[in-house]
Amino acid sequence: MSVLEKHLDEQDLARSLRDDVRVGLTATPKSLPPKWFYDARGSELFEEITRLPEYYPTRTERSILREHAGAIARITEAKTLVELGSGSSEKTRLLLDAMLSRGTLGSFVPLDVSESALSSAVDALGLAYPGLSVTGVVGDFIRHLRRLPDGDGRVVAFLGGTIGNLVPAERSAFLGDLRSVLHPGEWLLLGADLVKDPGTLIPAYDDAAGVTAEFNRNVLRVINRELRADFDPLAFEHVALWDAEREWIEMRLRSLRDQRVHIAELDLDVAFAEGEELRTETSAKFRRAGLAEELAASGFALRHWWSDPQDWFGVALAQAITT
Ligand code: SAH
Ligand code: AVI
Repeated sequence: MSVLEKHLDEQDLARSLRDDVRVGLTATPKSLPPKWFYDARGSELFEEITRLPEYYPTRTERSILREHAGAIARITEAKTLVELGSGSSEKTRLLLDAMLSRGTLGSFVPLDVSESALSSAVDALGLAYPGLSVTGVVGDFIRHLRRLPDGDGRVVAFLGGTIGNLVPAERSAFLGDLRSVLHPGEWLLLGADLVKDPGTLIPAYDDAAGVTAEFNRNVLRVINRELRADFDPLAFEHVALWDAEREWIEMRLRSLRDQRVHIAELDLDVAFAEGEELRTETSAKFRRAGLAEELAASGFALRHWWSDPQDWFGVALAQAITT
């Protein structure tokens, strides 16, 4: 059985997009939150990114899950698997298979802000797992954690390295909120991309085929459509840079000329100087010790850690503890 619950309607989404765009484009330097990449086209582009030769995180995390899904099922004895920022939930099938064959799992609750990605995933999972209750939640993992089903024996998966798309202050608030909705003993399964050679990192965010550049520019197309703006996406160049001090990749859009953009829904004109950059995403890369500390500071104990032979990607299994 599969159903879709909506905690974000069109009006709610439009209001928060308007607020984010007004705040982000009138700030210095200009920035936008990465969640606005993911309309139907953005979600498709992300799936295309996951298949690029340069983009190692998805296939590396998949290999780790393939090897350790049995142990994850055995250790957690999950009754309910919740997945935040679930997208296609494609790798999650490894967990569902292992948890179902262990005989403990009754329901799967994927949550995503992208209704199109979520509804295709929920339909496909309903067909593939007829005995499993699948409830898709259209929502924001920053604002809607309290709306997740209560219960015991829950495992919350946050895969793909999406935790890295939150800046440190957002990350600690998110982990604290997540901890407060879990009961002691429940689990967080967290995928985290690890610090590595910039020669590997940068091409993963600046691929030869230009798919990541299109994904990056997609946020301008979303604003054009939703807020009646007149961005010319091709007047912005895709930039991916490695910030060695903060250990994150930053994606930006660099204006190729002096230009003014009109955003009709906001009655706002925004000037870009030639060379001016708009920050669209940070993608933090982690070290095991640092992540264990961040988890501990929010009331999670790191119980298990799995990585690939090159140490490119880590999967942490952490348990909510009494603080
Ligand atoms: N977990 C999948 C998808 C990662 S892409 C994987 O590992 O491949 C990031 C996903 O998070 C997208 O599907 C996007 O729509 C979703 N997302 C981004 N910000 C979000 C937010 N604030 N709340 C809910 N979902 C969000
Ligand atoms: C979803 N998230 C973990 C991706 C990342 O690697 O930070 C989004 C992405 N941005 C560019 N390519 C992929």
